[in-house]
Amino acid sequence: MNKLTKLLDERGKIKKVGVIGMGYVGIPSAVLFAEHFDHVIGFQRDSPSSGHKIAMLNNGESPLKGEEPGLEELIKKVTRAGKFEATSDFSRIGEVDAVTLAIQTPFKDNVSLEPDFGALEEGIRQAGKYLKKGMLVVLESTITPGTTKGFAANILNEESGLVAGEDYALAHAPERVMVGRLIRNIQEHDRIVGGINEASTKRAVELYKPVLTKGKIIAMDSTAAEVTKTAENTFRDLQIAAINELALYCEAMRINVYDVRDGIDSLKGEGITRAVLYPGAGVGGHCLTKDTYHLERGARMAGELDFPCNVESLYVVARKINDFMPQHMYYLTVEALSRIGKKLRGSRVTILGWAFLNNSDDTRNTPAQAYYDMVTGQGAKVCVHDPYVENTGNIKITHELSEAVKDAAVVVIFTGHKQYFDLDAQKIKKLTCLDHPVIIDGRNVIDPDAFIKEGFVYKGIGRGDKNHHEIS
Ligand code: SAJ
Repeated sequence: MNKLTKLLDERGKIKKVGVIGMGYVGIPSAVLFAEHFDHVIGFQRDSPSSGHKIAMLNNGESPLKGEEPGLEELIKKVTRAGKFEATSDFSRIGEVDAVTLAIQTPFKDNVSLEPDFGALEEGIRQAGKYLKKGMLVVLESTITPGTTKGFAANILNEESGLVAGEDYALAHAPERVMVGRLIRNIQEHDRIVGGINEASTKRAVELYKPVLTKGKIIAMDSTAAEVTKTAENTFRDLQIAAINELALYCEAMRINVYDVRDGIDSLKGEGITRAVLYPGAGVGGHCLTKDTYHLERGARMAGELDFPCNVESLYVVARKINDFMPQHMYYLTVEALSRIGKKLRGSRVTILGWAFLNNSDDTRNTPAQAYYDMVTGQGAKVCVHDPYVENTGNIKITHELSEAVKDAAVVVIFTGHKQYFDLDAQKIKKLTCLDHPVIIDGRNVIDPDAFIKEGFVYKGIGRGDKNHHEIS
């Protein structure tokens, strides 16, 4: 029997669990662990921006924004039962049998594409400082493949004087949560669990199995788990880029991409798959915009990559196509304005939708920002409307649609919020006080003919069949 297995057997079953990082991943996973294990401690830095979460959680309240079905009740239940507590005293990590780290790994900037592991490193150091023999450490954050076995193990060993995989178990179990269904996702999605060795994987499975309802455990090596998480988002980004590129082709060939999409999608049958997604004004969010670069770094850092020379990564090209879409929206705007003898300078542009996702208030990495910067850079006066989003950064956001489109030369739809499917062409035209206002549909939400009939200059992503219409 190897050393780690012996130490784990001596420690016995997992009874106490620690979760570092009381965010939208750490909180639901902590309270779900509290339902199945004797006691859970949620660790949170007492920082100006997040320290308040500790008191809220200990009062049985959720510090997370937005609707999260079942979360607040569960926090109340386990707190009242004395099975969950939050603290900023990291020395108590020494009390638990297993500790997970759910800490964000943003990119420093969108140029260098270097991830900022600062917060994660601090969490790993804290875990290492109080690490004891026979404990389990699990990284849940999305990380560059190779991080668990390399960067994380090295820091934990350095801080604890112990050896990963021999004195303590170490694994990666990537989160697959989505805002609005945090509890359900953790219980129902299959859970990838990857240890740095067999004994670590086995121990990590013991931690996650009780929490799953519909989901199954999928056990593998820690690096395979890191690649799975980053690749599942890379593949979605790739699928979106494929249909975005097809949309650009269809515009050039003056056909309707949605006819082609329906055609392709009609190919069904045994073993036939065509994941044809939807073209749009761009790809935003926290996952698809960064996970490709984690995967790329991991593969390139491995050092043994055999890849065709002078050929760029397919995945990075996909990122560039998706990031081109806001620029294409800009080109459509300039072209449409030129048809009515106008330029962006001095024109009023109304952006409908700032959130990156339909019917949500999540604005992280919204593609509308790139468009906003381009048109304001050309001297346009921009008004932003979004029913779900409050003012964010230096962007003032109105919830009044009529006010937003008043005197607009251009109305551009960036998010497929349900309110925009009912835009009334006559009403909007009147509010613009122009004979031929411009409307650019980035999410295929309006009927082109209804607006063209009213005198609009219409442009739509992928709508090569309509983008050169006669102005009525
Ligand atoms: N988008 C398109 N066309 C599409 C689908 C999406 O342009 O056909 C755009 C959206 O407008 C948005 C961006 O892509 O700007 C991302 O959309 P998303 O639906 O992928 O939403 P995310 O970024 O929240 O992705 C999450 C991920 N979940 C986790 O990381 C746990 C992703 O793995 C899921 O596949 C995705 O939700 C999902 O399917 O809902």
